[in-house]
Amino acid sequence: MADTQQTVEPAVPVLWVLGKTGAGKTALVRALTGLGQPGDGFSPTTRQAQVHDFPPQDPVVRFLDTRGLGEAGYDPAPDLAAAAQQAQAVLAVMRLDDPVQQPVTDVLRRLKLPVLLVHTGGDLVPNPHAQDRARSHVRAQIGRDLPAVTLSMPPDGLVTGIESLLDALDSFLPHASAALRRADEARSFQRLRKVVLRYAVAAGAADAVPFAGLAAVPAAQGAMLNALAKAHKVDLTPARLGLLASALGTGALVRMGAGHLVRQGVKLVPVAGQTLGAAAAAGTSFATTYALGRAASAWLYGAAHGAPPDRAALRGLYDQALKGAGHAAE
Ligand SMILES: Nc1nc2c(ncn2[C@@H]2O[C@H](COP(=O)(O)OP(=O)(O)OP(=O)(O)O)[C@@H](O)[C@H]2O)c(=O)[nH]1
Ligand SMILES: [Mg+2]
Repeated sequence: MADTQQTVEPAVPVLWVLGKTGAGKTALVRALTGLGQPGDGFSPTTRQAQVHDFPPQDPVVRFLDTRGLGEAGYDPAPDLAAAAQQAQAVLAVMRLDDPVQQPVTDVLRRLKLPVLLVHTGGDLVPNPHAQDRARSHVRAQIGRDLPAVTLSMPPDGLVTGIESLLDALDSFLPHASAALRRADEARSFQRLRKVVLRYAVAAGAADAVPFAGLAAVPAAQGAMLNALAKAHKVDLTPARLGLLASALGTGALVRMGAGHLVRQGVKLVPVAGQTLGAAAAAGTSFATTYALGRAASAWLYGAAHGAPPDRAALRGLYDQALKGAGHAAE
């Protein structure tokens, strides 16, 4: 093991989560994967290294959540040596409101692995200058510049900064970061599911009224797309709409030009039964609208992060949502 630096990403790369006790190591693993149980912040929680494979059934990345540094009476040397042997990269977790980071920076100075600094507690130190000072203090202690991201992970609030963490991870472990992105997208859809269901119900109701569906279904779907785009903070320009349409399916998807769509306030998108092949068989406008919402949400998430999913991935999501639409309203 002369050179621990990997140039090729192994099938299941190991990401070592290193930091002081209470830094937010387990909270970070949880934010990324839903796995692991963070502590209450009052006492050391992860008492021995824990391995979290993600996704659990068919892992593409393994998190090694190690015991916190800086605890009195704990000699971390053997654990550190073991972790360094296994890991392909390190997430070094440091709380912005904890100025004593030497136990971590001492380890980082010696490590030969790629490191991403993860500054947590962005919400606890909201002042940007104070954040800068804390980050440069750490940089000076390590003695070299390392890529860094800042997260806020309030126990009961909104976690922010995960996107930039995944962006940074792209350069170390592209497959792992892609899998984590899919997980993040699925969580983002959980929040938008209610919105999609509302439009799907409206479109489904239109089926019951003879002929009304002809106009009402595309209107509901267009309005849904607008709502989803807004939620993802994506501007549905004509160019984007064209991209979304072509990613979502065949030429049958959008029969009119994007310019017309925009003039109509993005009214028409796929007419039920003409969307992708399987839609006709599945039948109802409820199901196709729900599936469209699921796939469009994934595309918009990708567009917002600069990397929309490809057609095959979207089609997979669409088909899955179509099959699951029967249960979606439950
Ligand atoms: N407000 C806020 N709290 C955070 C943040 N990150 C972590 N916490 C809280 O800090 C406490 C400790 O987090 P853990 O993830 O258990 O810390 P750990 O690094 O795993 O600690 P050990 O397992 O003891 O080594 C928890 O209550 C977290 O909710 C953050 O960015 N903001
Ligand atoms: Mg922990």
